Amino acid sequence: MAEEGQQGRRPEALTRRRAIGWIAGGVAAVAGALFAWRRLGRQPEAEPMPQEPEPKTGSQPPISEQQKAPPREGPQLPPGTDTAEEMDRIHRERLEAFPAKTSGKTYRLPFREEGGVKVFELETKVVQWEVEPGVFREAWTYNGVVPGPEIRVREDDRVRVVVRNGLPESTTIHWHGMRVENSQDGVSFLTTPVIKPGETFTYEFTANPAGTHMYHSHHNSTKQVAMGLLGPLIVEPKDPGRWPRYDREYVLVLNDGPLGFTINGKSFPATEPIVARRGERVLLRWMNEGAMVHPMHLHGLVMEVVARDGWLLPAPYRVDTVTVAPGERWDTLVVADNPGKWALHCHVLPHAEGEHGMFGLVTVFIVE
Ligand SMILES: [Cu+2]
Repeated sequence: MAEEGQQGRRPEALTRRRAIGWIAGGVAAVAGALFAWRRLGRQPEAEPMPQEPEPKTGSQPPISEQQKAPPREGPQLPPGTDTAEEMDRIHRERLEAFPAKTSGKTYRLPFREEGGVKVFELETKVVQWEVEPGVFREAWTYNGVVPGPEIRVREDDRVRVVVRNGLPESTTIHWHGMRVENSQDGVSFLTTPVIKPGETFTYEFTANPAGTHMYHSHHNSTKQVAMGLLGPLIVEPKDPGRWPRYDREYVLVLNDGPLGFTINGKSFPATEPIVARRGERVLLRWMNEGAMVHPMHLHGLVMEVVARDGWLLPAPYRVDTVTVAPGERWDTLVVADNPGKWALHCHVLPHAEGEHGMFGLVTVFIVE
């Protein structure tokens, strides 16, 4: 992770309405198609369309017949681009852009020590966040980045988090997976006062249990978490000997909402590749902050599921698809034993690929 975040910029020409209807869960396929269609429909500059339709061959039904055909799933190509050549070109260009550069990247949050307590600072703020090149959406963030900066501590550390609210509405933070004192649990009005706009609140807890956890808003959460008020909270074990050994690790926060289908706040081709040298052991820390289930499928390699919600499994097991439901965390260990570029993507296909190629919950696991 980079050491500092950047606030997203928003060119005037790219200002666009937020996608609507995203809360209509249960219709994932339609939502996915809508997202991709609306997004792609608004950036013709990124994907130039042909000037003239190709002459139709005799085997193709006339336009009037095509229009009677039932609509297909996924993002649709505009009329006149339905040649195999054209479709292949669009797919290839999208793939070749990976990993595409965008402004704004999350980072690990620095802390200071005060009398044996690790003190972190977070500020909620609204920014324009670049989800993929040229596509900016309004995000509600911790410190200007999506996901919020990673908080990483050690088991049994005393942790203090000072939160300033720069949003136009109240908020709270819930420490998802932590066994905190009840008053620090961050559920608005059940346990903890809300932090009103412009106000500051300080949470304090002892980091326990170890494992892959999260933090997020627990006030107007359908909107606030979907807009970006979420982040990873990693508690390293006091006794690492009990935990699987690994050479590299990646945190993968999944989300689906007004920012689209994202891994760590970015949509393919702007997602970050996972890179390993042959033989290395790579820990993937999966987290789902969205409202949909995402079965994440890895080609060519095997994932060993070693922990769920931070708890080590008594009997780890092997999969090529790990299903991450909202709120869940799964730790999977991959031995990079097969060189190549392996697709790693959600297998709810409308979250990953349409007629314009791959988008959303897709990255590539590169074994060098
Ligand atoms: Cu999915």
